[in-house]
Amino acid sequence: MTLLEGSVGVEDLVLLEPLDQESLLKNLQLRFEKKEIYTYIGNVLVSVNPYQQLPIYGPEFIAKYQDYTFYELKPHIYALANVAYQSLKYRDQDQCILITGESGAGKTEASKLVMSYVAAVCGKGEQVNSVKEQLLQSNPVLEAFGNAKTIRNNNSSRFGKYMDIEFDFKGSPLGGVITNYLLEKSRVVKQLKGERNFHIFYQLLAGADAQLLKALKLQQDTGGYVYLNQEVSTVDGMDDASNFKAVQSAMTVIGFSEEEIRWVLEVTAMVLKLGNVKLSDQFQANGTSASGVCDGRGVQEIGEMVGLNSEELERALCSRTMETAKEKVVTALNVIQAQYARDALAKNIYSRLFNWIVNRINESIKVGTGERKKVMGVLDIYGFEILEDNSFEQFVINYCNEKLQQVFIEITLKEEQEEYTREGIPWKKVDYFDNGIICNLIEHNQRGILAMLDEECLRPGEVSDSTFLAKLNQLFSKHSHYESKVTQNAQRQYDHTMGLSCFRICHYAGKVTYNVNSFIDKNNDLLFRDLSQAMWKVQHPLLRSLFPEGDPKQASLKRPTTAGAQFKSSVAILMKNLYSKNPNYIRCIKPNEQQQRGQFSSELVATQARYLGLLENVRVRRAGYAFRQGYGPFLQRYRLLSRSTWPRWNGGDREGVEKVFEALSTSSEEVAFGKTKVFIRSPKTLFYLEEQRRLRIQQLATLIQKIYRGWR
Ligand code: AOV
Ligand code: MG
Repeated sequence: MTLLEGSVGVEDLVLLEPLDQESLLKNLQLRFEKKEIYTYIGNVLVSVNPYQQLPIYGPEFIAKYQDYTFYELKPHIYALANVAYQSLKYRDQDQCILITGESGAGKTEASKLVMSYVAAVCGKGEQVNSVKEQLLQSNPVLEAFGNAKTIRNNNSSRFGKYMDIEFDFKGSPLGGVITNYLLEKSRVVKQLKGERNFHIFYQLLAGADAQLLKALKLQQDTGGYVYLNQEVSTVDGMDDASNFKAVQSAMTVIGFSEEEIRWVLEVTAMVLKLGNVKLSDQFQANGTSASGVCDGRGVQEIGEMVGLNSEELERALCSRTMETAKEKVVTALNVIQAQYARDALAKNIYSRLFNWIVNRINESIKVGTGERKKVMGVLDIYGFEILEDNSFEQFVINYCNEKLQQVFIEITLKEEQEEYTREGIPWKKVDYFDNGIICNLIEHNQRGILAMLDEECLRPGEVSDSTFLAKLNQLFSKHSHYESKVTQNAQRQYDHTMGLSCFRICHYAGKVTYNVNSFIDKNNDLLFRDLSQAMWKVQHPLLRSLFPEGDPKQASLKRPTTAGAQFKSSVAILMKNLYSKNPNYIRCIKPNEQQQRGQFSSELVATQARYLGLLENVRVRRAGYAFRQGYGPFLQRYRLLSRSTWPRWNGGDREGVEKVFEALSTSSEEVAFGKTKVFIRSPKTLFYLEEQRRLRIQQLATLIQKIYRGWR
């Protein structure tokens, strides 16, 4: 098949001719221009972000895709969701939907489309509908608190999310569990050029009525808040005020009480007020200088709202208590330190509030134990990111993406090939890049970058970001995916663009230069004890519950786990979970950097197609077989197609299957007989089988009717 101009290209890249990077790109572009944003690679869905609302969603389309099998209609995300749901329901297979792609490629939108499809087709009834509503309404709430405008995406997820939707044996939803991964909390106090803080702050100011603003002692203008006035305050096409209403009503639907909603908004308001607490040097009686709060009103307001003596709050912000076995020493902080403490408190309050919200949602949607459940997991994480200045957050985000690519390689490229070998099917090996080496560089238990970072964080003595970097440079100077200024040598080009405080990782998706500045700090994620103790003393029930370690009785000297170690272990749990389910892949592609409709930058798409391994995916798929099934179940389904096996068959399963194919005179290219399974090369043959089966059943039914009438 050639790609004629004016055609829409092939719907499945497996059919591409010739099979190379150029025609793959051309095909995607051709389809994109015809607003065909979905294309298959076998059962993998490739989705190119259209940046416009296409008339291909909604009840009508859902109904259509529900009634047809995978390849009968145009490629669509509904078709993929349908296959996943049907396999869950009828084959009793737990499913997961893995959505990958870089920032702005369309992952979050895809996850919502999958959820709305599944919600539309699964079960009916009042009880079921209320569960569905709760599950769907978790999205606007989590997006308000966890998404923000970045330069890459106006609605960028700043946290990772994995949601298990649980079903009963009939396929009706029972509830779910949401797991969230490390929120990018540095955004609370500082935003990069052209970016915003989390949506909820703007929504609250724009959407709250006068009464609520008054109760929270907030002013409507974002310009008055240090945490909101650093960069832009509005987003094209985004209505913060009406989104606020949506968030409030979503919270109600989920089951937040009025009181809980008020608490959440109070804590949100408190974060804004904290940002406005001005600290300055004040001279002490003893002649030294120390920080003091210069605008007392802000602190007072916070104190009143959350029920804390304002002097106590001030003290916690401006001094630090060191406890030794024998005594307590209180030292005053200088301005820089006090500002740091204030910002650390704001970030901590916000990220803990976010965790609390996730837990609260889970409380509402959780399913009682004891029931046997089928599960569909939907994974929507923050996409791969390369910024001008990359820090710990990008490091963590990109590590997570690296791991997901690994799942894809393991399951789609590696396992597929291993199965052919296992089954003794003749097979030509396809080469691909295995990013295991990069995962290892980051996560190796003793020698990985995260382990080195932890080691530096725990080591007594003078540690700093630069001692951490020095350690990396020493350890990885020869690593093929690690670079830094000092490890540059004769073989590699000296790179003047890289700063001395940087290291670079050659990720599967591109090279990223990380600045080690504040890695130690962000990994330690420590909050001065004075602050957590002050928070624990507040009257505010929600705020207080966020700081259990502030309870002097709880205060142990045990170090909390570092942010990196926590992330690594939650990613490991996630991986285990994903491997235990049947994967369904959505590979999202971003067509241009401008977030513009109709623009297809070949270069940008080429890069993504390359690192996503689309071509290798097609090759493996093409060299292989689209469908496989054990001999037993296969024979059960199709034995009525051969006179040898129908109505009676006494031979073995494999011989029976061979008889079926003999009867259909299928080309020998199309079928391979493995040790335990039969393999079918193209979906067309499978359709043919299904069609023949349908006709045969019709025939039999007519026959039976005739006989029946004859009897009467
Ligand atoms: P992401 O989740 O992959 O980025 P989103 O799903 O937020 O990306 O998509 C970014 C924007 O692209 C959305 O806000 C929509 O405007 C548009 N978009 C995406 N998919 C579609 C679609 N199918 N139809 C119409 N518009 C779409 V990030 O969370 O930044 O990694 O971290
Ligand atoms: Mg997203």
